[in-house]
Amino acid sequence: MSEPITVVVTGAAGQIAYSLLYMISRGEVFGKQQRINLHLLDIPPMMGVLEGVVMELGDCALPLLNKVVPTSDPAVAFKDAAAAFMVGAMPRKEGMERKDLLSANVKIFKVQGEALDKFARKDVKVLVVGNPANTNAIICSHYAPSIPKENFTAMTRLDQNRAKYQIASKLGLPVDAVKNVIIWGNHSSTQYPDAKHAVVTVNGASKSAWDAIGDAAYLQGDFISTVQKRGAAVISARKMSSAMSAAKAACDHMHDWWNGTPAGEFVSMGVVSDGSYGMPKDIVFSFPVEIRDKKWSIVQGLSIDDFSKGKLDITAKELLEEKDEAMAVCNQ
Ligand code: NAX
Repeated sequence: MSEPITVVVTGAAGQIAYSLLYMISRGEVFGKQQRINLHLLDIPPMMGVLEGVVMELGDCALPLLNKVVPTSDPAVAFKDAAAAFMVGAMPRKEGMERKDLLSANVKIFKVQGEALDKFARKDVKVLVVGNPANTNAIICSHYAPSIPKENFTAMTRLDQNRAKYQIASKLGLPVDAVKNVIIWGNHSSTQYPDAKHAVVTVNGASKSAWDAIGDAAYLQGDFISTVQKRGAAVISARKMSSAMSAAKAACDHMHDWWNGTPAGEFVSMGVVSDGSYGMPKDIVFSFPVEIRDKKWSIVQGLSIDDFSKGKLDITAKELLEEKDEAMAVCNQ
C-alpha cells in the first residue's frame, strides 16, 4: 500500500457524489493499492446530510479509506489535494438552460480556484463536473495562477460514453468494442459528437464505425442530436439530472488521467485550448487527447471536413461567449 493521497469531492452531499464517493473509495480511479484521505466539501446547510454520507462511507468498511474529512471550509477541503472532483454547483432543473446557471455557478469556481491556489498541491489534477463545466474550469484555472493550466479539465466523458453506447447499440455490439468516438467543444447542446474517427471491433477485426454503420444521414443527424440532448432526456424521465452515469464518467476521466490511455486509443476531455484544429486559444474546449505519465496531449492530424468544421465553430463561439459572460460576472 502506498502513502495516502488527498482526494477532494465538492458537492459531496449531492446525488452525483453519492455514487462517486463509493467508486473512488473502492479503488476504481487511483488503484486498489492507493489509500485515500477523502475531503468532502459542501455548503453549511448540507453538513447534516453530509454527516449521513460519512456514516455510510464508514459502514461500507472500505479498506482504502484512510480518513474522511467533511467540511464547508474550502481551506480545509483543498489542503494538500492531489486530485479534486469539482461537482458542487446548482444542478440544472427541467426546462432550465445551462446559461441560466452560469452566473450563480462561476462565482463558486472563482472562490474554489483561489482556495486551490493557496492550499492544494501544485500538481493537483482538477476535474470540473459542475455546470457550465468548461467555463467553470477556465474560471477556476484563472483564479489559481500558481497551478499549471494543464491541470484544469472539464468533463465531457459522459457525452463520450453516451455516444459510445449509441454506436454500440446501433451495431448490436458490446460497448467495449467501440473506441475513439470524439466529443468536441462544450458540454452543452452545441457539443459535437463525432463518429468519423471511431473504430469498432467485430469478430476480432477493427474497422471504421462510420463504414460499419453505413448511414451518414443517421451519423450526421439523429446520432448527434440524441447525444446532445441525452441529459435533457434523462431529466425529463427521472425528474433529476444524470447522476450514476455522471459519477461513472468522472471516474473514467480521472482514471485515464492518472493511469494513461492505451496505445491507439484516445478519450475526450475539456482542456485549455492551444489553438489546435483552428479553435480559439484559452477556452476549455473538449478535444481528443492521449495521456502518458499523467500528462494529456491533444491528438493531432485528424481530418476535419466542412461539416465537422461548421460544428466546431458553433461550439467554440458558445464557449467564447460563456467565457466573456463569466469573466464579467467574476469582475463585478
Ligand atoms: P446536487 O444538487 O444533487 O448536488 C450538488 C451539491 O453541490 C449539493 O449538495 C450542493 O449543496 C453542493 N454545492 C452547492 N454549492 C456549493 C459550493 N459552493 N461548494 C460546495 N458544494 C456546493 O447536484 P448533482 O446532480 O450532484 O449535480 C452536480 C453538478 O453536476 C451540477 O452542476 C450538474 O449540472 C452537473 N452535471 C454535469 C455533468 C457533466 O457531464 N459535466 C453531467 C451531470 C450533471 O448534470
